[in-house]
Amino acid sequence: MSDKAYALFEEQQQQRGIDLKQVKSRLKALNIETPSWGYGDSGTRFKVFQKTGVPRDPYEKLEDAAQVHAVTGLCPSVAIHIPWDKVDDYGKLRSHAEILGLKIGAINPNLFQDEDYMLGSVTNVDPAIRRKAINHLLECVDIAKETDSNDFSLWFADGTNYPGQGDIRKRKNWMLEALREMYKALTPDMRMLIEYKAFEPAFYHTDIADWGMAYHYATKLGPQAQVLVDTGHHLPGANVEHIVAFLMDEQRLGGFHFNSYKYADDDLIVGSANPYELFLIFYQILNAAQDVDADIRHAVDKIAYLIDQSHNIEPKIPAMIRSVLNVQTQYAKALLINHAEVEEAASRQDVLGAEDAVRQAFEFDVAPLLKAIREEQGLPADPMKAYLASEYGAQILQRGKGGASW
Ligand code: AOS
Ligand code: ZN
Ligand code: ZN
Ligand code: ZN
Repeated sequence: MSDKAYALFEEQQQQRGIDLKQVKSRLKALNIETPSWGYGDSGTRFKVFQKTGVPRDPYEKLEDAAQVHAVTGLCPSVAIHIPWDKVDDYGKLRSHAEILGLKIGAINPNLFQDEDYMLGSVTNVDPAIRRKAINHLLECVDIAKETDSNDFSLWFADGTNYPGQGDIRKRKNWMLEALREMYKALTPDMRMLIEYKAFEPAFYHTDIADWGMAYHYATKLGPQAQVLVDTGHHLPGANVEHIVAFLMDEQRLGGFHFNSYKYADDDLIVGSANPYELFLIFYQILNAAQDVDADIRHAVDKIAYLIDQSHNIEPKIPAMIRSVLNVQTQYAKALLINHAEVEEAASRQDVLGAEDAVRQAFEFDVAPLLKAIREEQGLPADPMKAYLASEYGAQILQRGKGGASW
């Protein structure tokens, strides 16, 4: 890419009234957390494929994550899953991260893999199992103190497969009880990000099935509880950007689990199937970032962007690099929306004009812009190429097969 391409881009955007200085500073501030489980072996309900070279323990997962950050400059933190990333000494895991230039990010409790949880964890009819599940949540709060993490991504597999299998109202209240006990254990900087999911693994009812239920629990709990939007957790046709706008206006949008969605919780590379949806999500976020209400603007800065993907057939580190670059690209495009122009057309009730003002931004090629900021940050102009040219991919093959999986 020549400087000529950037000069042309700059001229074009300046003519549209876009403040490129602000665009660049926002782009440089973008952080996307990657998940430890995205580096390990994973599969579908039919098969877990064992790849050569996957990390054998949580330490090696962090090492792979550091590669993604090194070439993209976008991923300074890594979410961990307990007990998949269980270690004897979390302080040691934290210093390992720090040596690699990383931070441990969100803690994900696991309340779905224990035999005891077959019929539910925090909403199980058996009080002993509910107790065990709550204790795990509290254990995760302790782990967060050791890893210096502030966020918890809370996803519950709890639900039923058949009418009558569980008392839906009782389960609703057990859920609240569990969340309340965890909430009380939080330190003031901690946040509970409550995830919802329409279905799977339960297929008749899921205890937290949609954003309204997650929002309900968040408001019952208090300001340190917010909603986490996993882009793959909706029923077909859901308008995810509407949910995002609504939650931001209530200051309850805690964060995202990004992945690509076509049929259900596909957990594939974000932006691969529906980049326009991702762009429109960022449009809503950037719209809120200009709100007259300072609290709403402030809440926008606290949104946690997390990747929640498991790569079954694709090489894991390049797949993660592709994912975060896709997010960066759509964010860059959304930053080119001229909000005044959209608003002006909308106020004239010019439907096509307003739509055009939004879509126009999507149609620009942002490659010159991204190359320019990477250069300014001392990053490789083409992060994927830089990773593939490095020795790392070949080096990790020495780990052999049979690495950590979920
Ligand atoms: C499950 O469908 C959810 O997306 C969770 O966030 C889950 O913890 C994550 O996918 C890791 O399994
Ligand atoms: Zn998720
Ligand atoms: Zn998902
Ligand atoms: Zn999911």
